[in-house]
Amino acid sequence: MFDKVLIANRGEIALRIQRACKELGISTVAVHSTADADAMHVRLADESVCIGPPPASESYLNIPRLMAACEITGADAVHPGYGFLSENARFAEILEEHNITFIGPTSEHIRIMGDKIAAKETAKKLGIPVVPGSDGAIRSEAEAQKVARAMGFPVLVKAAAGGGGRGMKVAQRPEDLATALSTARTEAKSAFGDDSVYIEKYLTKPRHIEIQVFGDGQGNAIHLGERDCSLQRRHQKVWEEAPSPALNAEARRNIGETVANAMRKLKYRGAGTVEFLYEDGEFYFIEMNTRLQVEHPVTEAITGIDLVLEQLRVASGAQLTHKQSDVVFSGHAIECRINAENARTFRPSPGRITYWHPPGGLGVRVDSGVYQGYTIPPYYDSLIGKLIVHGKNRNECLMRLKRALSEFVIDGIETTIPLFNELIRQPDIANGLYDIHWLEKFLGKP
Ligand code: MV4
Repeated sequence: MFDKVLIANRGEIALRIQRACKELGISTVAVHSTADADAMHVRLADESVCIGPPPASESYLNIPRLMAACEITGADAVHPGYGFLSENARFAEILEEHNITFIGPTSEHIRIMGDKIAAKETAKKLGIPVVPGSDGAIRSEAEAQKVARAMGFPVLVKAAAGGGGRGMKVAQRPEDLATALSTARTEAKSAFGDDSVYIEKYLTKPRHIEIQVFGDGQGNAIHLGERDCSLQRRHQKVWEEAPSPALNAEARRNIGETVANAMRKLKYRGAGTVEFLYEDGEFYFIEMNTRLQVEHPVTEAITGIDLVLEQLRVASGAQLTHKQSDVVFSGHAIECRINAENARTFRPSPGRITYWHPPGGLGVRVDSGVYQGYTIPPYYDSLIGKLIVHGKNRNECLMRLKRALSEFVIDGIETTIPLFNELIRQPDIANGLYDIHWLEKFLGKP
């Protein structure tokens, strides 16, 4: 096992990783920008290094400064968390070259999955069902028309370098395709510096269901079930739950086994998430995330498996702790993302937290990176914490969630808590009847 891990992140996820390190007797190094000198992740770490000014490009995203922090502290591994450099293949490669362990998959696997065309091709080869579409990049409008006519409209033009919904354009009819292609290309070029695009059949009312996988890089891999992340706004998830209200045990086992088998063939190492759209009883692969995700605690709640601890074990060369047959799903879990934002407009609300009282009790977990008296800086994303509730079934989980939300008091800033108080009172939410468009439709209503 490692002696010292440098955590190349901030906020709640930096604390989450420190906790797993502490349990394994690993000492922790926090890095921080000047804006984060008072942050909780710095206070709780064994050591800390200031790596630059507030802009992420000069601190949390700055590879030379992170390498210097590794050198100074003698860290033997780096955990990237999520966001920032977590899916940067070059960072993983540089660490590999310096014999510092990147706690995650190989740089090669990160690179493949970062290219959406290559990812889809790889998934298809490994036996994962994919959305019908073009074979790779589109070279001309004529080719696009041919592909689109063959599968039928509407179609979706997507950027190869995209992800997170940027550079996507729907074409409802053949007449829309030329415009969709050129606007998607222009957006892709300016956002990613790569104008490659591909085409898919547009699914009009899917759910977003993702499968958590775990591999040891030695050909062993398991799945830890799914999370339903359909409730999102502008590609930002708001509420995630497991199991999905839309799946039964057989569907879960089928897609889980398919994905776990694919990861065995790939010799995937570490935690990963395979994202699907789910519509009319069918799964369609869209992307793979090669990192730990924000919503990993819902999987931890229903499996009892500490995902970060397993990441550390596998990164240090150990085999998986659990066989697939050891994985038992128990009850239901829901995560609400607590953001420092207005609950209706989602306008960021940085500032001083004058009062902080998190909920507690059976089945309630709060992962946060803040404290009473802390001032949230305006430079980073607005996630300040996550409320994760577990119950023996979805009903009990919803009851506990309602109770936990009523206990949560945060003063001094605006948060998304009022939104969750509204959501749990909606019949569609109570019944689990929502798709990827539900929340934006709900928010659009007066
Ligand atoms: C799609 C789709 C419909 N059909 N692909 C959005 C982000 C990226 N991860 C993939 N996305 C979508 N791909 C096909 N063929 C609809 C979306 C989509 C979406 C997906 C998941 C969660 C929320 C979403 C919101 C709008 C669109």
